[in-house]
Amino acid sequence: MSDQASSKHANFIIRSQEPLNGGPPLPALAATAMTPNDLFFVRNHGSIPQIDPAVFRLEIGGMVQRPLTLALADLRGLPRASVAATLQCAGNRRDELSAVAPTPGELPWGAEAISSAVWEGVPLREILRAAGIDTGATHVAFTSSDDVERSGRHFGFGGSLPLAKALAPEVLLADTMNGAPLPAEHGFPLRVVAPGYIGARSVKWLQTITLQTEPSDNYFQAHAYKLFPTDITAQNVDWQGGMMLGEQSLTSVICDPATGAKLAAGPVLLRGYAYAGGDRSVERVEVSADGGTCWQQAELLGQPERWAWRLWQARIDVPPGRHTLAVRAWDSAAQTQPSEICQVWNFKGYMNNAWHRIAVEAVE
Ligand SMILES: Nc1nc2c(c(=O)[nH]1)N[C@H]1C(S)=C(S)[C@@H](COP(=O)(O)O)O[C@H]1N2
Ligand SMILES: [Mo]
Repeated sequence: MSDQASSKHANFIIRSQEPLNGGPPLPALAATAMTPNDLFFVRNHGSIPQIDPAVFRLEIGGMVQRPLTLALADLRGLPRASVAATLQCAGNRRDELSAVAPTPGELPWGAEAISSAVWEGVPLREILRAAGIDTGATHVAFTSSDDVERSGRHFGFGGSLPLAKALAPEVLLADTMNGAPLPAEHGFPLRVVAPGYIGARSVKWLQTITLQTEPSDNYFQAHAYKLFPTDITAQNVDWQGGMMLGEQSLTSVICDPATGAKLAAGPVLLRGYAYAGGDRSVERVEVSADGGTCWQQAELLGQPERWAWRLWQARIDVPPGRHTLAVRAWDSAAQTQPSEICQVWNFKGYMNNAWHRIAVEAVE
């Protein structure tokens, strides 16, 4: 294991070393409502910058009345807030999409590119208010100090939020994660946490904030993290098209047992997560022992947290033989998930929220 991953748990599954990408085993994800920092998934497109907190400066500019340069000490003078929030990569569960048709050059995430933490820091809107927002500004763009390489070009990761979201109280510039200083691989000393949005908008190693009239033109907003229709492929894509991703969509996953498990026939305990995205909440989770013909309700665990997933469990009767177990959730907009992978397939492999299915064999 490299130094980069040394703060991670021995059970952390590394999907790529450089850049560092990985996540926890699924049963560990479903074990605690808030994911311990050493198990929290990591999604990096480039380097992990080593930033000296003493020389760190955050720049706020663009369409503002007073451009600001803030040291960490300046941020400590501002009001603070905390939020229990789930982050999920738009590429979570890509492996199921890649099994249908290739998603060229993309990481084959299982269902572990999601985790939850209590984040604390300064609400972004405090800083926007301090700078004074010019009329006409509609987007808040972020850049970071990491080093990403694409086709020989080097640049930092970036992205933006619509101004209305950036002004919402749940959007933080976080400097702590589950009560500890932000770990290096999660954005030390300062990151955006944009609950309800795809993980890519929660920019780590934050360097600049710019108010502007358009979304960020950074590669990871204008090119990657766009959702294309199922008939578009790497061969026929027009990158001007596609939908810029924003809010997360409703999803749910069986974390335990694992697909391929051999079980004793009879009652089986299923455990997993469900996440509604946006500002919606998970209202119901259902499981099926017959691939999705008949459903029964799962038990929602713990208390709902407005910006976090909901863990669930269900006891389901599994007779001897081979079965497909499935899960689906319902949210507060009375929506449920698409049933088939082919309905959501896209060549970049984003936003797979089809029913999660696992194959099990039960023996007497
Ligand atoms: N600077 C920077 N910020 C970033 C990224 C990155 O590569 N560089 N990855 C983004 C993506 S795609 C995701 S899903 C989340 C993951 O956050 P985590 O690594 O803390 O889990 O960080 C986002 N912020
Ligand atoms: Mo992501």
